[in-house]
Amino acid sequence: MTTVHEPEATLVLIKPDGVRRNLIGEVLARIERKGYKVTGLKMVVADRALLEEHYEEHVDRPFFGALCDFMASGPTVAVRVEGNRVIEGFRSLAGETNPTTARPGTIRGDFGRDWGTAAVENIVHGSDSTLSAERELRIWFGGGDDAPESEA
Ligand code: D4T
Repeated sequence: MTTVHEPEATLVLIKPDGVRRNLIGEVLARIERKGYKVTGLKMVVADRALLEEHYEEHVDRPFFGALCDFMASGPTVAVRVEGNRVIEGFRSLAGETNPTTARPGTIRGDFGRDWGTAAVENIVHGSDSTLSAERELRIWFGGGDDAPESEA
């Protein structure tokens, strides 16, 4: 059979609010039930340098400091996920950024809400393009010999 889309990889983060609320299994189950492959997994407490690199496009935004404080407030689970069109597919599973209006049925719509905090707490992150995915996977997993294997 001719395949139209090459398999690709994305970075998913289960943010500190998702970990605190015991949603690691729920998020991974949704990824796996959709048919995507988890090919890398680690839990880290992100330091400021890593977060500044990850969120460099937001460095001048008013919420940047609060966002970094929130993201450093506890462990994050970083997940490498593979599949055809997985970047777009995971963002569809996640739902829109604002958890108040994210559609029911999405991760953010089902589990997220506004808690009155300075930074939006929305359970997960997913890369938004192939370029971002490559950059973010390098930041969280490194690009050397310890980088996860590709799906066979
Ligand atoms: P991520 O990058 O976490 O998947 O989120 P999105 O791609 O859906 O949204 P984004 O880049 O616009 O925002 C990145 C990150 O910043 C938080 N945020 C965003 C915030 O705390 N206050 C805000 O006003 C906005 C717009 C939430 C996600």
